[in-house]
Formats: sequence, structure tokens, C-alpha cells
Amino acid sequence: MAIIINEVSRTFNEYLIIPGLTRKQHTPDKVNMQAPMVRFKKGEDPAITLNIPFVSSIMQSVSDSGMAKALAKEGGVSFIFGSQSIKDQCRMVRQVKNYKAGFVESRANITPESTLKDVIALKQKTGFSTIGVTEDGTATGVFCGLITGRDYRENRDSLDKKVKDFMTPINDLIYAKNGITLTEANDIVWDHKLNTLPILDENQRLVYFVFRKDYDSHKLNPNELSDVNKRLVVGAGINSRDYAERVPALVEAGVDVLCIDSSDGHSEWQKGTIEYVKREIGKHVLVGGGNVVDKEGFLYLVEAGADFVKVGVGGGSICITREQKGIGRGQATALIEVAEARDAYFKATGEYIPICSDGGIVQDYHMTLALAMGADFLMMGRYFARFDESPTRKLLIGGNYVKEYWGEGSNRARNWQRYDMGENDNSNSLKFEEGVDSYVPYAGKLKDNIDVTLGKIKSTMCSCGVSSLKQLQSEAKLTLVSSTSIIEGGAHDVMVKDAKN
Ligand code: MZP
Repeated sequence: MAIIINEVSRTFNEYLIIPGLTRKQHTPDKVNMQAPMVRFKKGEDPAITLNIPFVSSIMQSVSDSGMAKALAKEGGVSFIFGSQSIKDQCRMVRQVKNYKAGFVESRANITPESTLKDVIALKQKTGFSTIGVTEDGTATGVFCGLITGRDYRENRDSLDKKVKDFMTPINDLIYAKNGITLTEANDIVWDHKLNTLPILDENQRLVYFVFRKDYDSHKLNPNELSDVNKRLVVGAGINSRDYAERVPALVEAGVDVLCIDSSDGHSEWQKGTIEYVKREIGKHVLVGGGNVVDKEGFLYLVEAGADFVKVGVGGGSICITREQKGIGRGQATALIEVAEARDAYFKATGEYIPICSDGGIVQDYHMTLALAMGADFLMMGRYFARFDESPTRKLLIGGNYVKEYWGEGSNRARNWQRYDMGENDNSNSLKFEEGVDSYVPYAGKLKDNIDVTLGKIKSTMCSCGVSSLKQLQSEAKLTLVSSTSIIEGGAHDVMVKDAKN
């Protein structure tokens, strides 16, 4: 007979938070939302600390470079989806890493003898519309001029037109000498109303660009998550098949953190992947594993060397794994058990391995619950898929705007590696779907929504009398709710007026 666990497997919806004593110092502006992202030893700091405890799902319909930039600016991290070619995934990582840095190396360069056709091709390939013109077409060649979208008309000008005939030449540009500080560079940008300031060395070679948009962006995003070189932090999903080629390429592209993307992480394939990455590619390469739903799964990945562990099987909004295979566990129960295992491991070894609650968040208060139950940070798909910054189409369906959102286990994603059963499973096709193709209500800009969500979480934390996530984990009181008390929690026994009136 199988081992029967009699404890009921529960979801977030079955819990509520009991308010604690709110002291006068408990105001939302004093609440700290920072969270450790990767393994660290007692007394040390983790290599990455999130400024808000949110990461976006490793999914085609959620995390591309656009989402990654938007989320890093708010203090979280996106994991660029891995169900694409290594080249395409690395291109997305580069787009994020090159996005801003104060001083940015020019990533799109061309020679004066090239043509408009070459410029358009370069723009498509790199995604950059500001192109440096250098004698040899390299990022550090002798600087000749600049091309922006204002220098040509794509549909009107001859594609054979030479770059030297339509670029803005160096003599008409304001530029600065290498060695200038960022503040001085920004002053020049502002005083002369420039969008781009080229920085040249004593031999007139291009060294950097300073962009006006980066200055604006930093001022607007005090929580921005950046690396030591002031570049946005970005993650990427990997699988347990092509890691020997994919991981070095992603590291080369500048990725900050990796995560193995799998519906079931308690496997020898994950162990092998983590061990290979740490042994062959570098101990410093940060890699999370998952997903697991119990203590055994957590400890297995921790022993393999995982830098964080993701929790959750079958709870995702687009997931039908539980219906198809009968595997999974209520997200709240899974999280509580794994959080206990993490704390016990920390106590025993002095090593803290953060856990990430993945999937199943519907209401904003579910996030507070998950954090109180012990999650260090949360991975969300549906939440982010609703925003302008997700890579999918916005459509008008039945009079309402929606965004497309499909699971990695759906036929549409064709992400066989996430679900296959290792190297002997050579079917190279999905035998049955574990995810659906869906729509989610369109919700506007990521920043606006995150501001509201964080406002709610901070307000709840103040009600609990805590001002950090660590305190929330150790001091919050949670209670199970009956189905009738759930009804009591919404508006009831009144006729709700149309919200618009
Ligand atoms: P949610 O935030 O939409 O509820 O859940 C997102 C999570 O569901 C992802 O981070 C991933 O772990 C999981 N996922 C993605 N695709 C599928 C699927 O097709 C899936 N079954 O379960």
C-alpha cells in the first residue's frame, strides 16, 4: 500500500492573516521588501538581494527582454524563457544587460561605407536604433558619426544610400572625453538637450555612449535592481538537456542567475545539471532548481548545490498537470513544509537556501500569505502576463481587452524539454498537454500594478506589526478559514452598485 499522508493539501485561499499590534513606527514607507535570492552563509550577504520579492515565470508568454527590463527597474528579476534557441535567448539577455549602465558600450556599430539596407538589418538584429559609425565598424573604432531613427526614412530613402551621406557627422555632434564622470556627462546631456553623448578617447576612438533615457529611468526607479556595473539584473531558464552548451553561452551573454525549468524537479536529471554547472562551468554560476513540493525534494536539490529551490507542482493558473497526471500538492501546504525544511537546514548547517513559491497566486493578498508562510520570493506568470510589457498580443474579445497567456506545457509552447523524462525519452514530442492556451484580462502597465500590489502587501504588513519580510515570516499569525467565512470576506448581503457610478 502507498504511503498515505493524511494532512489535507491546502491552497492560499484557505488562509487569512490575523492582524497583530501595529505600532506607530509601522507605516508603509518604512516597510523593507528586500529578499535574499540565492544561497548564503550565516553572517554573509547573498550574491543577489531582490529589492521586491517578485520574479516572472520562465514562460514564452511572460518573460522576454521587455518584461525583464521593466521588472528589474522595479526591483525584481525576470527569467528569460528557455524554450527558444540558445542564440535567441542570449540575444534577449544581452538586450537587458546592455539596456543601461550610465556609460554604455556601443552595441550597434557600422562603417561609413555601409548602406541604409545594412543599417536596417543591424537595427533588426540588435534592437538598437542608435548606431555608432566608426571607421572599422567596431564598438571601439575611430568615431565618425551617429545614426538615429531621425537620420533616415525607412520607406522613402534609397536602401543603397551610403551611411556617410546621411549620418550626423562628428563635426556636428557634441561629444566628451573619456574620464568624465557620469554627473558631468549627464550635465552635458541636459545643458545641450542631447539624447546621446558619445565618449571618445584621445585618439578619437569611441569608448561609450551616455543616454539621456538612462538618467530619467534611474530617477524614476529608486528600487532598480542592478549589478556592480550598474547593469540591470536578469535571469534565464535552462533545461536538463542542453545545459553544456546553453549555460556557457548565457554566462557569456552576462546572465546573473539561472533556473532549471521543469514541472518536476525532484530528479536525477536536475542533480546532474546543477552538479555539471558548478563543476564544469563555475562555482560562482548561480543556479536554482525545482519544482518540488516536499522536504525530500528540497533537500535533494540543496545537496546537489542549488542556489535556491522553487516550490509548486500543478498550482499554476494555466496548469492541468494535476488533472492529467494526478501529481501535485496544494501550494500552501507544499510551501509550509519546504519552508520548515529550509529553516531546519539553516539551523543545522548555517547555510540559507531561499525558496521561491511558484504559481497559484490569484489575489494580491495570496502574495502576503505566501511570504508569511516562508517563501523568500514569488514566481508569477498570470500576474505579469496581464501587463503591457509581456510579449504577447493584446486583443479585444467580447468588448474587453485581454492578453494571451499560454502554459509551457501547452501544444502552443512546444516546450518538450520541460516535461520529458530524461535522455531515454526520445519521443521529441508532447504526448499529452499539461497546460492550456488562454486569455487573461489586460491590466495596463507593470509599474502601475506593482505599485498597487506592493501598497497592499505593505499595508498588511503594517497591520501585522512587522516592517520586513523576515519579520513577517517569523511573526505573522495565519488562520485557516471555513468556506462560509470566505463568503463573509467579500461584499455580501448588499446590492453592490456599478463600480463606475
Ligand atoms: P501562475 O502564476 O500563472 O499561476 O503560474 C505560473 C507557473 O506555472 C509558472 O511559473 C510555471 O511554474 C507553471 N507552468 C508554466 N506552464 C505550465 C503548464 O503549461 C505550468 N502546465 O504549470
